[in-house]
Amino acid sequence: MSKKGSLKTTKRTRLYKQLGVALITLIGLYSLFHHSSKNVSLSTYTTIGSPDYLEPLKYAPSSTALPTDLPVDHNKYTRLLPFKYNGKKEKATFVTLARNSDLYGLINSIKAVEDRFNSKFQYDWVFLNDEEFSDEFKKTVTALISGETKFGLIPNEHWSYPSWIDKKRAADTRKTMKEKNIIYGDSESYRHMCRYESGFFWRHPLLDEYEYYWRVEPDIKMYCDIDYDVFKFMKDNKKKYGFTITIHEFRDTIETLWETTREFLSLYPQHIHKNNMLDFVSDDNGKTYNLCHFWSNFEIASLKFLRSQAYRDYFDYLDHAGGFFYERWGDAPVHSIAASLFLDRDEIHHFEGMGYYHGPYHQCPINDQIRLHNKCACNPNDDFTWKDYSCTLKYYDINNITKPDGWKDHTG
Ligand SMILES: Nc1nc2c(ncn2[C@@H]2O[C@H](COP(=O)(O)OP(=O)(O)OP(=O)(O)O)[C@@H](O)[C@H]2O)c(=O)[nH]1
Ligand SMILES: *[C@@H]1O[C@H](CO)[C@@H](O)[C@H](O)[C@H]1NC(C)=O
Ligand SMILES: [Mg+2]
Repeated sequence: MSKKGSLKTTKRTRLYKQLGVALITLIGLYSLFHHSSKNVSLSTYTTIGSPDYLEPLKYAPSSTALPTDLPVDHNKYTRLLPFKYNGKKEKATFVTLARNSDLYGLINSIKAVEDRFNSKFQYDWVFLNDEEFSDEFKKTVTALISGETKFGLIPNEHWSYPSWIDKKRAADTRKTMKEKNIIYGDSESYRHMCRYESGFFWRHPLLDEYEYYWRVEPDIKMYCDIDYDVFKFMKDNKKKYGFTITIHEFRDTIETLWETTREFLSLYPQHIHKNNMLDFVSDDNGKTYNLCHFWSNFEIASLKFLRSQAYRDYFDYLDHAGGFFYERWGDAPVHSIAASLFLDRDEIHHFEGMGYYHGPYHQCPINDQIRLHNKCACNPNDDFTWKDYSCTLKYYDINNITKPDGWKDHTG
């Protein structure tokens, strides 16, 4: 064999090698495309569910709303600011009533709400307090919030005894309630808080420019991603009151609330909505209160509802009856009874896809599709929704809403 012969063989081997590589590449590319178009199917997990689950498609921020140039933080280093949302927004705000001492429990709530929802839409946040907020409070929450922060002082008339209240009688009530070990029964500030949340927060001038609010309290958790604009959802679907958890009230705190409500209704029958949801709050067509209410530490609702003549008349009537001080009426039953009587039942919405916690109860979607799609970090066995002490089963039944599969396994 000559040198030439062996050279030819080497060239041919190289050619075969190159052909081999090309072939493998082609097979690789083919299988890649084949995979992405056929095997990786999204449909298994995108079946239509509740609005919470569906809305990401309809209400997601579109990519055109995002700027292409990322602004660099004005701080010294290179942390990037989040995307600025330039899409259309509703007139909506978060609202938190808090003391300065609530700050470090509150920041957990704020961070969760921002991470799971608000960093995508950047809604404002209004803080209200019966004392001036400290600089520490203001700078700390502002650093966490993607929207604008606003701080309001509550006028003294909204956080004190009205002229017609007998303070001695109020003090006696606190004493007996303490003896009976009723939760917050001896607290004066808790009563001002409940009265304020019932009748006044929505009258604060800082809320005037808004149409919807989302109430947030200290030490709550948001377990799931919320990838759609919940306020737009409220508006598009004509919802006025949205809730997560429902529960029964302690009877001792609201002994005469229902009889006072009945007196009010007989004086103002025009405020009762034709398609109301009386059957949520009463099991005997209005004779008695069944103690069911939306747990108002979470609320996404319309300010128009609270500003309505019906709600104003109702609050004034209750306030004059004195039960905020002579008993311990909570803002939760007050809001809930009002929503159930003055709204169209179709205006009330359960946010079943929002994982939520306020001690000691959890909402953790038991529906795997919803929970996994929304990246919920919670244990469905902790879910309170279908338990006896909750009223959500009643809400689903009276409104003929389909319950999630397996709800019966979560009642105990
Ligand atoms: N400014 C102010 N805010 C208050 C006062 N009392 C309660 N709050 C706020 O009102 C809301 C409800 O009070 P909470 O103490 O959480 O009442 P709760 O949810 O029934 O009870 P917890 O189980 O303690 O959470 C929270 O946002 C508190 O920060 C008060 O005296 N002044
Ligand atoms: C639910 O269904 C029952 C039975 O069909 C009906 O009588 C009732 O009016 C329905 N309620 C609502 C709120 O649609
Ligand atoms: Mg609370």
